Amino acid sequence: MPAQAIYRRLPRFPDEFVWGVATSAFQIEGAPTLDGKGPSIWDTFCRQPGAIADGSNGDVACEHVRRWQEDLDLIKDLGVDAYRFSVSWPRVRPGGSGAWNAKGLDFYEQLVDGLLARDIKPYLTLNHWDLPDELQQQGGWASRDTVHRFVEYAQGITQRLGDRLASITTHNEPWVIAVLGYETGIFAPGIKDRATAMQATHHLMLSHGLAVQALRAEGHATPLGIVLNLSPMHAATDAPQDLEKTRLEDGRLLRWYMDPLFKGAYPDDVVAYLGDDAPTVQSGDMAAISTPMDFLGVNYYSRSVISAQGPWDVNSSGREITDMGWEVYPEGLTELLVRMHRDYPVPPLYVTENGGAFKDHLQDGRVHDHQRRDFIARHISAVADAMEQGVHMAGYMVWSLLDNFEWASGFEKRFGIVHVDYTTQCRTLKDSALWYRDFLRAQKAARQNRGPAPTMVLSNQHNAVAAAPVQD
Ligand code: IFM
Repeated sequence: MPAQAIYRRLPRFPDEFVWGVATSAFQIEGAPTLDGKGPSIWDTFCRQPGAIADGSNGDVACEHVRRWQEDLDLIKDLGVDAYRFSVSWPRVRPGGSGAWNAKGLDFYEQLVDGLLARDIKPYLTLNHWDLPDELQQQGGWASRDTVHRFVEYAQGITQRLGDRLASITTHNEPWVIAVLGYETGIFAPGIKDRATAMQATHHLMLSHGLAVQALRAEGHATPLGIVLNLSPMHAATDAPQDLEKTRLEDGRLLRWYMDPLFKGAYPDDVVAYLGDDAPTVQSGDMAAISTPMDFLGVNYYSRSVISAQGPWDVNSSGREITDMGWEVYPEGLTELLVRMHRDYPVPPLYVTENGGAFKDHLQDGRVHDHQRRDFIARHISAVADAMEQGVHMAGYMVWSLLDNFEWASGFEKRFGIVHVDYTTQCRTLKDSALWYRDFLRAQKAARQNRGPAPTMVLSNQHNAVAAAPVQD
């Protein structure tokens, strides 16, 4: 059977469209006690027997704290415009309140200055899940006090670095923090209680809004926003039970975050469903949460298919499935972005994470990760489709720059476009990274020449054709 190739002319993306790669502190940094860093809830959680699939932890990870200059050189070599990274709160303020850690702050200052020296825009995330453990001892995100500690943290980081940052994200994926951390307990801090989770989600949203207000009141001009993990929800069948459950799951994942941010209220149907587990909301909270922001980030990996009968069998889709067991569904990204644009008064949107975990093999200095390469190419194409339908897209970032600690899956799952040998810490650009670099070069050349956009050859079949930009 000849390989199926899809020739597609992508538009020349706008000059100001930002191309990037992303990571987060706990997943790459290592050095959990270096220079006064305090423990995070993930340091603690990793020590619970059975919490992490391969029994690993973040103690070494990618040794990024030691190798950050080499990593910035890699990013530069890729030709991206931006690097999205997060600050480890317990590295800069070990207990979450009280004394700040000068050495921790210095580390991020060097990182930001190192990015600027290489002409790469720093996109900083304040909370990518590694809450100081000391705050967890006082209730973590379920405690309203943590909201105020977060606002102080946002102020401290912005005072120190705000003048050099291209963007500040308050929280990465509040749904994951609240639901996986406090309801199902499969992520740190490992609590299993729905009411606690819903209170945590409210405090995350409130701390986002209050932080945006506080930074604006101090006159900071850095663009501010939040990043949500979202998926379109599709009913497995047209049966009323499936449709009803799909509406509820959409309410819990998407409307629970988008409605308060853009309409100033939690969705009534979800509040009614939660009953006594709905969060306590104080007067003024919703106004704070809906404070206008400068951008919204979307992390997209797959769609969700909902069946009232129980978990849907992903293998029944007949589509490619990643090593995480997630269906490859690029058109879901277009659908999602168009729906957000249609249903809410959104600011410019970024895809702040997109990528796939696949089984990689390093051989003779190469990793032929054609599935990941095609995954990225097809999702970039899906972003272009959304733009053609009128969505204001500001950028796209690959998850992830490096193979790294994939939370409860440990080091078993690899998302990087750069391979990391965890024994030697040697970094190797995978074929997906080489493709992304070529693609960006072609985009930039087209921009400069005002010439035609590069044609991309996309493949539906692993190893079928080179998904390389073709100049025609
Ligand atoms: O690795 C994570 C990241 O930390 C948050 N978004 C999803 C990624 C893949 O699971």
